[in-house]
Amino acid sequence: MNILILTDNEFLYISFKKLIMGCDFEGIKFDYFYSYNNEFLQKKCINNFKAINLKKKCDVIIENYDLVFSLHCKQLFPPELVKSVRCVNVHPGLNPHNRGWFPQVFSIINKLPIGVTIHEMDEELDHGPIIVQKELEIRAWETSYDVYQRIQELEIELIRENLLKIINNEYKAVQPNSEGNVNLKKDFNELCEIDLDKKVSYREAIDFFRSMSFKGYKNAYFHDEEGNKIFVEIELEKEE
Ligand code: 0FX
Repeated sequence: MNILILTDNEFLYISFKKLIMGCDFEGIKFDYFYSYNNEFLQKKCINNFKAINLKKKCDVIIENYDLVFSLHCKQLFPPELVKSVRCVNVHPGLNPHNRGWFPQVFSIINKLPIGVTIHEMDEELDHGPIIVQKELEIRAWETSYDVYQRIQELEIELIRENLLKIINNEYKAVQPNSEGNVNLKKDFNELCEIDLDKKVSYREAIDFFRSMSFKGYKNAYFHDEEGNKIFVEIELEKEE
């Protein structure tokens, strides 16, 4: 059996490989690829972890693999691929709520549930039948970064618990009970521009700023009178 792992996320790549090492997967070959336009992973030059363009290599994948895993693969899966091979997506959100881009950012703001979903892929974004999912509570002192760290841990936990069942096709996937809602990258980008004249409560303001606070990224901003772009983030601390 040949399994293709597609990931643009270094933490998930390393954690998945560690998890595989501790288990007996006799007769199963895992191949690892990242997206052709992922410059960060390209620069890392990791052995046996190569770039792939899904559109261009779709036929090769269909011919050579029995199962495809997306662990945050940033490319859209071509319809022929999801129709021909079982493709399973590990998604950092609780489908069907806030499908698409950066689910925890939107959940902090719109209060829709957040968690992790492992599901079979169809032609729509984060949409197919759900194999397993688990909800996470967002705590009042957490930023987007904090919630995301716990999401990633939960992703690995759910993969560990369900990988064999998924490989052996020994599960019953269930269609989500509604279409839910979808957020795109452009929705996130629009959110980043602060409307300085908008009237909101402190609760809404704190939620907005914590949804925009993620170590290593500059998200929310406004322009001052001289046209300078000013970035804003928030720090929260729970009293011990
Ligand atoms: O890999 P990923 O965590 O997930 C994204 C989508 O959210 C997900 O729905 C899709 N299945 C997957 C393929 O791609 O994205 P990331 O590593 O680019 O970002 C991780 C977190 O970092 C994100 O949840 C919020 C934060 N972030 C990221 C960027 C690029 C920011 O706060 N600002 C940013 O500009």
